[in-house]
Amino acid sequence: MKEYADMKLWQGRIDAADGPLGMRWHQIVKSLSPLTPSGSLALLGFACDAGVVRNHGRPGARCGPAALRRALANMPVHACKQVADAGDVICLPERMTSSELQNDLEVAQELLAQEVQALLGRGLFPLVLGGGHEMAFGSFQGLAAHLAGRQGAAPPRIGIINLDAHFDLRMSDQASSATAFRQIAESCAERGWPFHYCVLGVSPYSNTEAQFERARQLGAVWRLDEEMAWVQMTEIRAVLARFLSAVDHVFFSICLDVLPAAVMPAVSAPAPHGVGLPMVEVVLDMVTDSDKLILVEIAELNPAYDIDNQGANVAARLAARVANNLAA
Ligand SMILES: [Mn+2]
Repeated sequence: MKEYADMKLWQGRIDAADGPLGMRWHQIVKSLSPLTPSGSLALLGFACDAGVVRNHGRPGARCGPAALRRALANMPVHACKQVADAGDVICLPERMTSSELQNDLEVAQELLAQEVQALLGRGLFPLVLGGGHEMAFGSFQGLAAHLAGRQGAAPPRIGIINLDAHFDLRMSDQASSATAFRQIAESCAERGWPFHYCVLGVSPYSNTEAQFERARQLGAVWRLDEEMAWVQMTEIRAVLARFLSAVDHVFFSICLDVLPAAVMPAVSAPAPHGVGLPMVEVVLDMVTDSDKLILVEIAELNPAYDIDNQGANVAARLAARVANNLAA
């Protein structure tokens, strides 16, 4: 199901004495409406962790979008001034019978795809807040529907950049948070579109050889978590620049479990090594600086395992950075 924005989440400090320069996000975020100007950032929640549950992970990410908004509410306003909250796509597996649960995830993904397509069609910039990483398939399908609707002969060259400890290319009879990018690859193959996939931060200790083999077969580009250190900065920039140059539209997926567990405890699968927040921000800056970026998602925030809102604050910092970079 789809719910309108819950504006009660947007509360925080008001520094009235500082005037307009003292504004925080809760003072500028508006509920999405027909009056929302094109070019605005549109926040869309994916309140679902059914894919994480199917993947035998730790549930809780369905509460991620609300926790992320609460943390974002108090962020100071810098470059980004126009933000609309488009509400949440909701999947509530605990209310379903076991047989209905099988389909509910797919329904939520389809709904997410429709919402993303609608936002893109209005000239808005969707920033999708998750939610289990099964959201990636819904986000991509929305983007694909948007691009497929355009006139033009050549298949779109979509580059998917995934900051993630996991390839999420698993084979399985049922979809989960670990199968999203394999489903995207299959969707591209069905459409006759190329599949350009770049994963940064892959943990060799969290992905089987089967995952590496599938990544190889699909022509994916990746760097391991241990290959994302400052000393490798030149190579990291070169890999990203090469990848970006070969595509026309970029879908940027940030799986929060790419960060070290000490920085990001609020995920189903915290990373022992991970990619540090400063490096994640460098990658984020490079990707958001590209004028090819069309869609961003932040996945896997699980408030049930957060410590003192630290994970939510890190996720909000990344969301605000995306917003500021896009507006700058
Ligand atoms: Mn992951």
